[in-house]
Amino acid sequence: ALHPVRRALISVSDKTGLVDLARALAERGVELLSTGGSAGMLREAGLEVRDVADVTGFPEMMDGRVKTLHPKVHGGLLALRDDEGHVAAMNEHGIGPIDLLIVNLYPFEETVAKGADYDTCIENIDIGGPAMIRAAAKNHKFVNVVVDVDDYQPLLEELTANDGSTSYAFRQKLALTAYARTGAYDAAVSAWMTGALEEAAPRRRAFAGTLAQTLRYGENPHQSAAFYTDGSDRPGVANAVQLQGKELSYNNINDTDAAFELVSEFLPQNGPACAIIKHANPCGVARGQTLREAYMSAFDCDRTSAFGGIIALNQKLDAETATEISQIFTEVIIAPGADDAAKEILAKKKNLRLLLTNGLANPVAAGLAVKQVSGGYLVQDKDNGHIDLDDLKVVTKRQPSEKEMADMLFAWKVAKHVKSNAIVYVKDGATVGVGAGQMSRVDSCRIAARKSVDMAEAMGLSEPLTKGSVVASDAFFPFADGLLTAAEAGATAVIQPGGSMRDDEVIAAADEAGLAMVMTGMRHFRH
Ligand code: 93A
Repeated sequence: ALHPVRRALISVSDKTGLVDLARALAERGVELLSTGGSAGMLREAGLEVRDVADVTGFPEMMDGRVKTLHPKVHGGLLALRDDEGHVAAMNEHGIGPIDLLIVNLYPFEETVAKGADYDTCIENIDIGGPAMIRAAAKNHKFVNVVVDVDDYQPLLEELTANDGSTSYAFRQKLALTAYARTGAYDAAVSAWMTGALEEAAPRRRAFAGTLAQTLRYGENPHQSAAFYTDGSDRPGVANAVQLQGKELSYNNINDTDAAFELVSEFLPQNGPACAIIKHANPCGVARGQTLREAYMSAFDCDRTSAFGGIIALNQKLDAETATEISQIFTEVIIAPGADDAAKEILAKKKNLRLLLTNGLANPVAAGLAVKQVSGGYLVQDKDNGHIDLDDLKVVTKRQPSEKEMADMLFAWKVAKHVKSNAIVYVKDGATVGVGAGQMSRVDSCRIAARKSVDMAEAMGLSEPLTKGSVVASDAFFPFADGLLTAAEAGATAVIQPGGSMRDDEVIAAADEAGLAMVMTGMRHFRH
């Protein structure tokens, strides 16, 4: 039902558009109540305003911690106008109805982003604002609540269209936005505090995001979608600067994230590295003497799949690499910077998106991984598991060579980023076969080996690149069959977690095939 707006309470930290809005309301005969700073600004603009302190009979106190927390405010927001008892209570206690609440909160997220100290962050937790927003939103049957500067204009249009009233549907929509805001606000406080206390227990923190982008569609065109950021300043797709190309799609964001998280496993001081992603799985990852070489070796793993892929680099993009990448169609490049010559070369590729980050992601940093299931969310620590040479246990008669060892550690890092069951063949610091997302491990071994045979044929090589490679498996081999497939493909060394009931059988098979095998004691499922 239409409900007239006669009295508004304004209390905003972000004062953008405030005077214009208040003036438009005053012109429509709306009485204005306001808190300290907001009231001061409106008075200065020549508008008539009543202080909330005057309404409550209490001054703002305790450095502003208590301004609006009073029954004269909350009663005015919460009273049901069509309930006799509520109306009687308003009359008895001299509570006037508040029909419109305009609030935006203390800038908590911005304060955190600026790197403020603990006490400053605490002081920027708004209490009175969210209390009023939640009260007004609850009573949206009668009350309008505006928490977003972008809703000022639609509010005025609604009032104009309805002769100073608003519709129920309009107020419902405002309430929806309001609860999204208070939910995200408290989640931001929770996220900050888990960080500040270095306590990342999934059961003790809330999560929510701030709308960053309404996406054209989701994974498929019939699905609507949006991108929410969590307010952290981690380098990655959420905080990257896009230099060119059209807006990222849902799938682009997902794949770009996978690419960047993977390439971030390779520290720039250990040399250039490149990861090419298709459908959230790597189709080529490599190191090189130069960035161009890293890209070319990654490309050679699976040239067919690399078409239309997403490329992540662990170093500043240079002109040589940009030229090489320009040879085929690529959706997105993400890198910690690009030099001017590289930017110029890519500028000619109108459809290519170039994203620049402020450094690499920290693969061992704590974080949350959230997944939706029907009726709920699964929340776990991000997989930041890491192994060093010292963690590896050689279980075969043959010791791996130094080169095999280096390739195995490389393959292991890649396998962590491949959907299970993951099998990754690596030779000379480059993947030469990736088997992803199969329901049986032996199938992943076969698919990766077969791709390598196909690539060899396409490149006119006499034998597949898996010949003389090493292989990583994200989880243990339940039987010897997968391992034997890898040996047949020419792998000479294996890295895997171990822990199968049949480890003895698998080790015996490795010994018989003359393989070297190491166990990590850690697995990297990724589903
Ligand atoms: O410190 S508070 O949590 N205590 C309150 O009672 C209260 N009421 C409104 N902060 C409170 N506010 C916030 O003050 C609003 O959410 C808004 O962000 C800000 C506006 O203050 P001013 O009008 O003085 O600039």
